[in-house]
Amino acid sequence: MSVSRRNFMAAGALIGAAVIGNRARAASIPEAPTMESPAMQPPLFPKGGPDYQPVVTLNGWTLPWRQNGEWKEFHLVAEPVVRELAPGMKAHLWGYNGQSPGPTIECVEGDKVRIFVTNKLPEHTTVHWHGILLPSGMDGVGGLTQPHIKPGKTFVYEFQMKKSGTFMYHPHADEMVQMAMGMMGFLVVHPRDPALHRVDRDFVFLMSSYDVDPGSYVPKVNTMTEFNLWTWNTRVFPGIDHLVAAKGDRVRVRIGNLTMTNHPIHMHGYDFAVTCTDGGWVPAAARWPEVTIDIPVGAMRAFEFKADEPGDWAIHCHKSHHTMNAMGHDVKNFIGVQKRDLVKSIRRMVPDYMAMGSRGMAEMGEMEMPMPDNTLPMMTGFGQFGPIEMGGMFSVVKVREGLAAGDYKDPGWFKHPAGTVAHEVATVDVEPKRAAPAPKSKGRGVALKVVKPGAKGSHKDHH
Ligand SMILES: [Cu+2]
Repeated sequence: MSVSRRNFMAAGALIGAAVIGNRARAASIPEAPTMESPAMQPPLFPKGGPDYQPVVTLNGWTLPWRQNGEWKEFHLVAEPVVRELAPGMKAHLWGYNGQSPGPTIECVEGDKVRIFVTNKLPEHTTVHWHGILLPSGMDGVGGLTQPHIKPGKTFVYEFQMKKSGTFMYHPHADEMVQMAMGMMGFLVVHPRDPALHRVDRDFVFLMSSYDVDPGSYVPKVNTMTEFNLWTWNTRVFPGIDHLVAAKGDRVRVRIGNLTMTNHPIHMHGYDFAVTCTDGGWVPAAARWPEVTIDIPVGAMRAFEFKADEPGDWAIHCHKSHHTMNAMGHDVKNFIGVQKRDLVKSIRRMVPDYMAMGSRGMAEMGEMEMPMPDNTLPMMTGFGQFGPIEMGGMFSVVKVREGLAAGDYKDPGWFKHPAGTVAHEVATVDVEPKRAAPAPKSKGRGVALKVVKPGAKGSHKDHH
């Protein structure tokens, strides 16, 4: 793991409800590792303690910790970061330890955790541990349960993980701005019994949205609903890691939603069971099958399936404007409109003018359009059969035979067995054969007869 180390200098007295208790402890704050690469980092296996299958964070990493007596110690640094959303576009965001989202925190049910939070932002912040059962004063709500963490200060949170499950962390201070800037991270608590809820691959990502004008770098922070970039772990298709699994694996996907709208996440090729929410594990008898799971704002869902069908299976948000990147939202629907005459007259003034969309917008998937710097195409990405015409919240579950455990490398496109791909057939007739139209009614059956009001016989039943 290419983690660079940064020495943290603890300085000055620290105050507040959840602050470091004494100077001796302040002097021994653990290092805060930092990560700048958006590449998926290998899972972090436990060193000692109960065994567990660590999660894999799409385009992310797990925060290393140190054991200090009976405490597991972590160090988060809230700070400005630069995040590549996909090759060709970077955003200037706020995050933790070099990235947005911040690193995934993993621990075990029953663990005592001590999480240091250093604020390197230009304004105050806090960290709320979403879904964790803890003392009220550790809940991270600025003003309500603790004083805010001022710029340059470090606070410490201490609590015991009462239960395993799927959780997240995010600020509870100037929330609209700080979440619109990308501040959030995943938090996974593994069961103390290694056999419980065991899977072979466990993927995690958080959904976040941004409003970045084409050609600019900083999100607009006062946007309430009209976001134009829909991300998984602050990445958009085609920049989102694939979810790679070996045939026969039991696979879990954990998703949290910190955007301002719900996302119906749809996975092709399988049905799956919802096994965990941020409230806890769903008892086996209460699980129900799905192929789309709607994830409300501020909620988390985990689903599981047995990867027994090899292939390249799309996984995406089913709101179609969430599988597009910026620029698309003001485009009018021109399907069926003949613009040839219009184009002729516009070209007298604007020689390069291109009319688009008369036959749908698929042409945008393969077209190289002039765009401002630092802007992604609205629909993009190529598969083995052509343009995929997606953006935003879209990735591929790649199930392959014979992958080694822990091999998350992209295996390339699926080699379909002969005769299993939809294909063109030779035809003689250009017009598809259609069913013959129904014979005209002779006033029987369900046919309707229009009778003028007041006309003779209008009150009689029609036989
Ligand atoms: Cu969506």
